Amino acid sequence: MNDETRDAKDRRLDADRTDSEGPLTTDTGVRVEDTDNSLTAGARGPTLLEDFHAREKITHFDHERIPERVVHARGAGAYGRFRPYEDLSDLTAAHFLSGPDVVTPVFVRFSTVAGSRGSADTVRDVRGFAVKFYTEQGNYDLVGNNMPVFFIQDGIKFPDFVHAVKPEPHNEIPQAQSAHDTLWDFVGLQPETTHMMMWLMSDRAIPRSYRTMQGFGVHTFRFVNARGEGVFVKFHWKPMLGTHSLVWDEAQRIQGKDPDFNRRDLWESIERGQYPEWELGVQLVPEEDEHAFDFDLLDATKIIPEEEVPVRPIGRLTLDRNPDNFFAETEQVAFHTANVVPGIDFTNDPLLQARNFSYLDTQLLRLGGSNFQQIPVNRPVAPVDNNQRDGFAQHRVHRGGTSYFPNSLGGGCPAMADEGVHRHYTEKVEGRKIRERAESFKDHYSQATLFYNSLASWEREHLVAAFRFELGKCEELAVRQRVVTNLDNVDHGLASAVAEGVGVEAPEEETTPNHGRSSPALSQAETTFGSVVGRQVAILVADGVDAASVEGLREPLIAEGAIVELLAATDGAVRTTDGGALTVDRALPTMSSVLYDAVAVPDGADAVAVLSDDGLARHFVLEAYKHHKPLVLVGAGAGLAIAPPLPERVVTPARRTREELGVIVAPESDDICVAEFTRLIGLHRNWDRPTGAIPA
Ligand code: HDE
Repeated sequence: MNDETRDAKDRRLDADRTDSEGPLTTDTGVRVEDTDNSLTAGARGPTLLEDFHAREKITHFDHERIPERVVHARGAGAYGRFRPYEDLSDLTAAHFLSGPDVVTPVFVRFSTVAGSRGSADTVRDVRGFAVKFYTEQGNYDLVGNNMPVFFIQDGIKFPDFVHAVKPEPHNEIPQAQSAHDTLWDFVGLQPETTHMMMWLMSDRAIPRSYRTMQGFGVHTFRFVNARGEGVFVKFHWKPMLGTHSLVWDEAQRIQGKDPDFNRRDLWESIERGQYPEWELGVQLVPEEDEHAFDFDLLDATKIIPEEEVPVRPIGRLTLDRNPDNFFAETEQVAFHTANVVPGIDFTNDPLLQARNFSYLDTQLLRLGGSNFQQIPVNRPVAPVDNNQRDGFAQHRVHRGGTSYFPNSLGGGCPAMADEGVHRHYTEKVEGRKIRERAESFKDHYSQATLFYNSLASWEREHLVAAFRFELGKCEELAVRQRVVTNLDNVDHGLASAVAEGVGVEAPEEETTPNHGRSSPALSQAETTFGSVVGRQVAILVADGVDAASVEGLREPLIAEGAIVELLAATDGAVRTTDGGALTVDRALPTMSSVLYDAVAVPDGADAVAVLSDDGLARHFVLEAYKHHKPLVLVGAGAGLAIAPPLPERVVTPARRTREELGVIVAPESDDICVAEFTRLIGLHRNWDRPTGAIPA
């Protein structure tokens, strides 16, 4: 990549990039001849205090850790760029939205919320989706989540909520899990959590990858144009690959098999050049329509249904560069909701108002003082000039004798600008000082019901199972009961189904009748399907495999962008029926079906006999079947001994596609077989497949 094609942020990072190439030195640049032996009085004697190299080395090591984020500690980040589709200057003065010629560098950090920095990726949790735009007018941070609503309405409840969901304070159990008493105790007593809890119990909480995850700004913000006119705006990120999730049983297993599952997927897809992409969309509401809805736009527990206000696509985000150093960049990046640029402003959403305080406050502790904006990943590409001075780790060497405004001795600099400045929307505000929740914030159930009604039947099944799992982990029956009683306000059938699963009383009569409305856009059944880009496909092989049947699958799938790996009992190579050999990509004992999206068993009677004797291989196929993944059994592959066998109607040794079950049985891996397999992978999972009897 030449310098011209690199973006402004990338070029500016050059000054801070450090490669190790010279002799080892101390931090003061003194060359060192021995870093293995301390300076001692005699070879077996005590270590001397004057060993400045040993002391510096150990002291620096002792200070390597900084506090992890109090929430969203576990994350992964990447650089990229954002390009608007059109000029939006009639809506906003934001230069980065002024037309397709303006390409803005970005840094994005995805995260889970509850777990520690070393926790597993695939826990049931909300995912953070934080975007830092390095615009020419300064940094703009859109610090969102993968769910469009939040647990609470007022930021003053945030410490309570977070204390409830985090590991319990006496024994620090459980790590990164919402399935425990304190969370559900809080939830049952705080009905404003109901809508968000529906999202958290849905498949949204276990995304297949960051690449297949939606993002939302959550709050209502404001665009303000150069004339000072405002319009309410909600932000949406839609993944180009569609929104897809894992199966809960699979997600739990991945936590052990590959705790870095989502992080690795993001890193590897960028390394492969399969750049993750999202479309940014906005829902716009004119100021005069502020009160036109049956909910309050300032209430972050509510969405604006897309059917009422459509999402207008305004640009595209592409992540195309991995960081050089996790700590320097992903750990030290500091997002802040109050980092806005001209043309973007806040509303009086009480959750957003609290965030505007919290994010700066937290960075001061986490990054050790007020100069954290000078850390390379945080530094804007826009020029910085002000009278802020000194502080811990001040890196700028400010010259000149003045650091106040106004001044004449410094030539009046830095001076006030009148162009390209951030101007707050001149909203009229009046009221009495009061601690009170607005009446318009008090409906906690209608949209929870809307969400439930909008789900496909398989999504509802997953949601009920999730409630049963989570409440089933609560020791206190009273906690379970309170939650179930509250759920009756959402849907009587839902409350009854959950009650049955967790052994508490089902509400006898419907508390609130279901209003029957739905918003189809909320269902993942309505998302984009079809792409196999970045999908992981396992082909199980052994000596005696038919090479043509492997290549017949492998080559076309790779051409479509899938990642295809051959797995055998050991690394090395397997012999093929035509006397050749195929290189094995992974040894079966190091992998698991939960790390793949689809599984193929190719032709070759001897190979299938070997696989049939291998418990790992049989388990691999059965488990993939249980997790609703597409399977293809080619030729003799259909005879793979699986105990218990897949339902007989599936394993039919005829050229036939069991479309309804997502299993293909084909005599050879010809064009028809591959086309069908590709189509099924593009559909993500076969949710109609009954898997309850499969023990894997
Ligand atoms: Fe955050 N949140 N939050 N949050 N949040 C933090 O800031 C906070 C909320 C979100 O990748 C912290 O730098 C309060 C909503 C993301 O670095 C902290 C409230 C949404 C990230 C904080 C909220 C978010 C954070 C911890 C209620 C979605 C990770 C470390 C008023 C719209 C950013 C840090 C990253 C991080 C406070 C609610 C998203 C403590 C007080 C709503 C994606 O400042």
